[in-house]
Amino acid sequence: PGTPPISGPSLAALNTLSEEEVEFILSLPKAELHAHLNGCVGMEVLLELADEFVEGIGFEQSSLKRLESFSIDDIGEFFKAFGVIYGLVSTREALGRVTRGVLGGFLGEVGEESESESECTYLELRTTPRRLGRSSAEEYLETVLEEVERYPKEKAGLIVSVDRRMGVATESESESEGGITVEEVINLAIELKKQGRRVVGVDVCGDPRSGDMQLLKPFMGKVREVGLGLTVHIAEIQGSVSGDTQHLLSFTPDRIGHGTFLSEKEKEIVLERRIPVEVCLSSNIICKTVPDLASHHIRYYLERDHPIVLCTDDTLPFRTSLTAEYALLLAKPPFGLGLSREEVRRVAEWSLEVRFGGR
Ligand code: 6MZ
Repeated sequence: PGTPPISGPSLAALNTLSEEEVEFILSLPKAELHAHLNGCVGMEVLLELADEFVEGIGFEQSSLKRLESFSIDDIGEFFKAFGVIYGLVSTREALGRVTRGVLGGFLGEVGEESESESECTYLELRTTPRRLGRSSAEEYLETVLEEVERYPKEKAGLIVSVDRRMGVATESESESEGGITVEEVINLAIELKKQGRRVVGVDVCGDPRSGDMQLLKPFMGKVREVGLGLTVHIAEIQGSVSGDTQHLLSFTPDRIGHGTFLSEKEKEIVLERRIPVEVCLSSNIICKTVPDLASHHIRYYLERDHPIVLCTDDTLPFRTSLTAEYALLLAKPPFGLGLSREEVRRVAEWSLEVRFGGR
């Protein structure tokens, strides 16, 4: 957000719209509910951070620049790409700075947010706590929350992400991602919520080829008890780990992310329970989990008047913005889906209806 996307399907769609149509998109009250903090960092901030590194451990700009133009043939490459960002966002100061930039990009600067110019009227930003040097996972979340809470609660909330690669028990520290366990992350989210901090939900994300979701089940009840929303990345790739989708659905999530490869039976459950689907069009097209816009599963849900939320996922690698994602709805085929203004307005309304916080 904030900077124009370099290239990609959504920019192509945006370029076909008249100024008046772009104004229409900007004027719609809407929420961004599926945006990963470290995937939405602006390139300028990353270049600044790279410049600040002491010589010798400096980053090659080329490895950074690749983030904006890479094409993904294997979804694993996508997750590896975050290593460059994590290498740069490696202090609390840097984390605070990038969080401020991402919030500002979506919402406008604190106190200067203009409804008609900002990307969205409400943002649920998500992030996975990491240890930064000697800082703990708790300090990570504190740093992000300090920035989120500079905005009123009607504008911004935080979803705490659990990475599928994390271990589940404290004893398995060595096996877990960065030594942080699922239990630790969920307990932190709950504790912060109880303290009245701006945590609105929990997410399960990360490389869909890893982890055993069955092991997460015992932790999910606690999430609901304290009134946190639950969203899960689900069926993001074909042939997910056996039983994965059923396990995730058994958590009775309040929203689901992607849902690209749900079976007919699983889709029926989603429809029956009216579980809102977070749809990330550019992300799916660039990750090649969906061949093109015309065959995207968004159509299935739109035809059934089932709530979907249009989201960016990761603005940096997917070269997009929320406005550009909405352009994919409004633009005429083949650039977009050619929805009517009323249909686009309905999608924007859903996004506000299904938010976890903000009220
Ligand atoms: C699954 C994704 C994702 O948490 O460090 N992430 N997980 N599917 C996706 N769509 C293709 N996009 C991003 O933000 C970056 C992290 O979010 C998850 C990955 O685990 C990634 O490392 P945070 O702020």
